[in-house]
Amino acid sequence: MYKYLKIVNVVGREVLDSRGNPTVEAEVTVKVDGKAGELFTGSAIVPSGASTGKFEAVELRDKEKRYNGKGVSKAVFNINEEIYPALEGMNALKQSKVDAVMLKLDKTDNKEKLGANAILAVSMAAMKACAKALNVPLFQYVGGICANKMPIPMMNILNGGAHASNNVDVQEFMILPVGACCFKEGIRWCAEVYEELKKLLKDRHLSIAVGDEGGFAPNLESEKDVLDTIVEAIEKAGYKPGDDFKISLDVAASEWKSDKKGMYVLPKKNKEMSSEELIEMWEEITEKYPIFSIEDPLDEEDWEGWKKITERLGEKIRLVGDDLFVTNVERLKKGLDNEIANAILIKPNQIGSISETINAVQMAQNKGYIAIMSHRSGESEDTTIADLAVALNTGYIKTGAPCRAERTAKYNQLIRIAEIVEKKEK
Ligand code: 2PG
Ligand code: MG
Repeated sequence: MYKYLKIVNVVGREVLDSRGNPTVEAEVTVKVDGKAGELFTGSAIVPSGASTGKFEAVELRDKEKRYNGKGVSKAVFNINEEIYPALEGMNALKQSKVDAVMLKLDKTDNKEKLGANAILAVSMAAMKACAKALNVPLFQYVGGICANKMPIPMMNILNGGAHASNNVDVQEFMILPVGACCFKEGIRWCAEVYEELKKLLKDRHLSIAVGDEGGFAPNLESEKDVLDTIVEAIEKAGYKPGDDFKISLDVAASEWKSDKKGMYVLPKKNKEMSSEELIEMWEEITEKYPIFSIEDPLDEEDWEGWKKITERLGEKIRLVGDDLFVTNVERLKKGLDNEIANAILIKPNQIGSISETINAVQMAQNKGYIAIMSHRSGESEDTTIADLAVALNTGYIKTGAPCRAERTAKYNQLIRIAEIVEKKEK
């Protein structure tokens, strides 16, 4: 067992995400103590959102001609020239110290100087280097013997909003195989429903092209039409809506902001609605369909509306704060103190370091809010969130459809982890 894993190298580079936009990859190399002095390198790629919350930590982009302003060469420079010298020689096993040094170097509240993308990439890569050096799976390094619960996948099988160019305003429609006996069975059930949904859409001569997160992106009449189609797909696949599957929505209502106070505009339908009308719409949907959760049903600044919807629906379903909380303990604390929402979406790149991500999960879980581990709409082959979901016992993970390699990479990693976690005791 090593006590000191000395950081001997940190490298940043610009790579591509699943939308073809540049993003940050980091490698951290550690040297084990003692004579052997073996080297181990962990690497990580940060994801990137499309419907980003206003209060997220800053994703540093070059804003220059190359890559239409989206280049991340400044973030990469910060890794190579600022972060590396600051971390050189530190013990990577002290994750919170490593993160604290980067936060101190940045000095800003929202990581705008170094970039949350630069800091998180190094934070994740350091953690992964340690797991490698210790020769344990990442989820075990982070979660130890407490990491013993597989998350229920929340598979986003129909995409709308900012993730698709169809006419559907709600961003995500997800299915949860709550009746499945184990992780692998849940994945199979979801893939079967996905296939049935494809057939149904084809039969109706609707598009089966997919959106950013791998879900289909057809034009459909209304939210209810989408939900009816999903329920039909669940039944056609031989499962019972409610018992075998529950359904979750991510409205991403911060994208529906209107200039008029207390009002919203559904951008694709160009329909104006008040906060109250939206709450009524979600209530109706909750009565009619087997809903598990609704994420961002209202805008990130509509605390009043959130309070009302929590009072009305909080006993029945999970109300998930994504743009509302942005994985930030200060915003989460405001929610907890005022009994607003009852779940938090966890996206490491919203806050920008592993230690702060863990703090947010723990704060939520201590107060009975569930924490849902989440991908971003712009992803890569990096599977760190799969391990984190198990390590932190989140119980749920949303990482897209059973389609597109950057999404299935996470589910496939979880299938591997399940072989360890779900193995029956002899
Ligand atoms: C969300 C995410 C992920 P984005 O809103 O929850 O599904 O989307 O990464 O575009 O913010
Ligand atoms: Mg969301």
